[in-house]
Amino acid sequence: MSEIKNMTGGEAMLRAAKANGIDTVFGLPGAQVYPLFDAIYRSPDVNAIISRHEQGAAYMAYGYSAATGKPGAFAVVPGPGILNASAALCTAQACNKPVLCMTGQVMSEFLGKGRGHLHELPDQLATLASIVKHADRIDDVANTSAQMNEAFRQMQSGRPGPVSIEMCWDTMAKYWDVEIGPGNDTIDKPAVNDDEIDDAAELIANAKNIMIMCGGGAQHASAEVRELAEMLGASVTSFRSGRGVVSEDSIWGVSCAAAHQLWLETDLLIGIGSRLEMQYMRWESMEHYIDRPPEGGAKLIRIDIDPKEMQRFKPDVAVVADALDATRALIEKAGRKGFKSGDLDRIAEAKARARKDIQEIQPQMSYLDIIREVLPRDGYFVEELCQVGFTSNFGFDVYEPRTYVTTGYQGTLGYGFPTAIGVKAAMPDRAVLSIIGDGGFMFGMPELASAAQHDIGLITIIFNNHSFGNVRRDQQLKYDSNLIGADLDNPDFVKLAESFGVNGYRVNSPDELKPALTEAIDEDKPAIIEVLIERGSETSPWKYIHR
Ligand SMILES: Cc1ncc(C[n+]2csc(CCOP(=O)(O)OP(=O)(O)O)c2C)c(N)n1
Repeated sequence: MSEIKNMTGGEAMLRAAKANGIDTVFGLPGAQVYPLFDAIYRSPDVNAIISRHEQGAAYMAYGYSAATGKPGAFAVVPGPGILNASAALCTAQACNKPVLCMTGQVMSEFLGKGRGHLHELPDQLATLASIVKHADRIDDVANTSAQMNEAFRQMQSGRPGPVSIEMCWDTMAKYWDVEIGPGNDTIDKPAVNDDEIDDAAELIANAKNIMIMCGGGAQHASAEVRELAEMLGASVTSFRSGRGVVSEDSIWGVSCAAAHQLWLETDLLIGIGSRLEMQYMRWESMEHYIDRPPEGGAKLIRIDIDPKEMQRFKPDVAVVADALDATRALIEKAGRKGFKSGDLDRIAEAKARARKDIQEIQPQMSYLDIIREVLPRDGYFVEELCQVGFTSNFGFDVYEPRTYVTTGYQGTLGYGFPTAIGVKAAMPDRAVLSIIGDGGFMFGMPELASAAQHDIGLITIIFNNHSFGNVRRDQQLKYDSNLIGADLDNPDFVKLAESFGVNGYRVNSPDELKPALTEAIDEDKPAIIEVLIERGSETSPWKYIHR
């Protein structure tokens, strides 16, 4: 039974979030959101993790969501606080992650007046609405349950995504008689359409070499996708967000480097919860095939919960449904097709050949091989926009769903370290690794203080090549070596770590990384491992991403 209570708007917002399962709020307090933070203070069942910059809080919530599949929540001041958090919101939107942003507003009487009230944006709600799935303001606190439940419905229904809820300063501070009811219990998804499954089954029956491409939308359908692959003799691949749906140490799971070797012979591609960026924007050129695959190429079945996807990129057969439901229906309809034993040999050969080929990407592959050896199977690997991160897209085998955390198409440099803090906060019993370049690390470096203060034991490996290495290589190759903004003078990362009370290691080779990483994982404390890399010495990983 819910009860009538006298509470502030901020407390109402928190209670409604709690009714929807929120147990952790990442955030940074300020005047308009004091009542919300006061409610958090008075809620022993809510874990408050305070960041040193709003981008950090939002990335942590993103990491929490990426690691668990559940909504992650953060609270920041409006205006500049929201804009500081906005790159993380774009990333959550790109990667379809349910992230709840709770924020304030100017005093209600000043809304839209343009008087320059503290933290005022011309139209914060419209600004947020343009980057998140659903943005709303609670003006009448009596409606808090309904509006918050709608936000949770939006976050998790159909294509998931981030939402924002704001409340004016005075509304949040005032006491109201308000009833907070139970949380949202509705997650909408389209029902599987039998005709679409029949059409897909027909294409499958006529196909010889089938490839399944998983995106982030398939992360909850791991067992089903694996069963379908086993029945059809299909390889299962992914680029970033779909990594780990089918383990890459099974015969069916193949890296994108191995998948490319199978691609020319593929006559049917089944995309599951994926935009198919790899096949049609990376392998077939970034410049063509905007809305249709090339003529004469593989036939295409797309399974996607978002009907708009089928207009953006048209398949031969569109199955608009949840990945798990549709894959299960396909197993029942098309699973009897079977396959030739030679199909498995073909996949195994491609995997072996790709594994050998990619060893030319050095020193990145040597480091990744050590990391894979030391990191437990269920440990999290948070990639970044750096030479080792790009290489990991094809060179680091992933074994379990959700354990490869990525920024997707946003390519948000610097997201990785604060995101990994959120991953570890959500999954304290698992090993969590952030691998990052020296350039990217400095974006979120202040959050080292948050990791230390909250004793969040993630391990960060900084690959220090004293440059924005990717930019440097591009300028060398495409702009006559006119280096601008490419070379970086860095702090001493080991001393930096120690100054935050965090363990620091410095290593010079993959062999030296192994004992340092093993020790850091055993210790389960925040740690920085700096890997020294000679500037400009890495092999470009791009030939295995753009074909
Ligand atoms: C928000 C954002 N700003 C800029 C970029 C462009 N960018 C991509 S990679 C890169 C350099 C990364 O340098 P570092 O993190 O040191 O990794 P390295 O390439 O040296 O391994 C830059 C500036 C980006 N992707 N995202």
